[in-house]
Amino acid sequence: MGFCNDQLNRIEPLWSKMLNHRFLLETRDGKIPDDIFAQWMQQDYLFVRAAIPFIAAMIPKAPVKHWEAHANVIVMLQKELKLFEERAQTVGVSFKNIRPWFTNHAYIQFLLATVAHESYPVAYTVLYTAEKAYHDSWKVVQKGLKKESPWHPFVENWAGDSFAQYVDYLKKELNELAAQAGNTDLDRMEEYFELTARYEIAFWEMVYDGAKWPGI
Ligand code: MP5
Repeated sequence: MGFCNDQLNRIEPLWSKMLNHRFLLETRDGKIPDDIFAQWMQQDYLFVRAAIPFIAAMIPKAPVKHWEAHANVIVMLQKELKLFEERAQTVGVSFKNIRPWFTNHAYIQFLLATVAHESYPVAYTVLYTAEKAYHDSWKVVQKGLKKESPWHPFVENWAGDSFAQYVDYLKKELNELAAQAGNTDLDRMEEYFELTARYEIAFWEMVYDGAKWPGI
């Protein structure tokens, strides 16, 4: 079965909670309020921007055979940022003076702390889980969102074939890392797999949450 399938089975209730989040269902059904979608765009733009130093920091820890893939991901993320900018301009959403909200800030710090302080297989677990989460999530949206929707380019980005191939590649490599990992690393990988899924749910939830930063 491999590590990835084992983990996806183990945390299935969480994964299914994520895939049934109202953000995805409302976007799929064309019912998402524009201001809610705009909030997701602004926050995810900041998240993707932070993913670039996360990937870059993986390179010194990575085996040489992973360097090219990580370098390609950085290029992919730059293109993604341009997609966000282009969509935002088309629909009149501003990225000026935006800051990460509490949950986004925590998720970004989690990425950066993981790559700084944990082993490569643990950081790779977070990378795979976050990418797989977005692929599966946008596959849900793909099931109903009309091609003419201004949000459809996001579906094409994360639910499309080239992203699917990338996620498959990550899965194969993560299964290999897990097969070679010791028990301490494996325990940590399981913990971080689940934590990442929890952050993904929290991220969708944050988009609806009026409390952008608790107590402020
Ligand atoms: C991704 C994302 C996918 N854009 N946002 C969140 C909250 N989780 C995962 O990552 P990428 O780097 O855009 O492929």
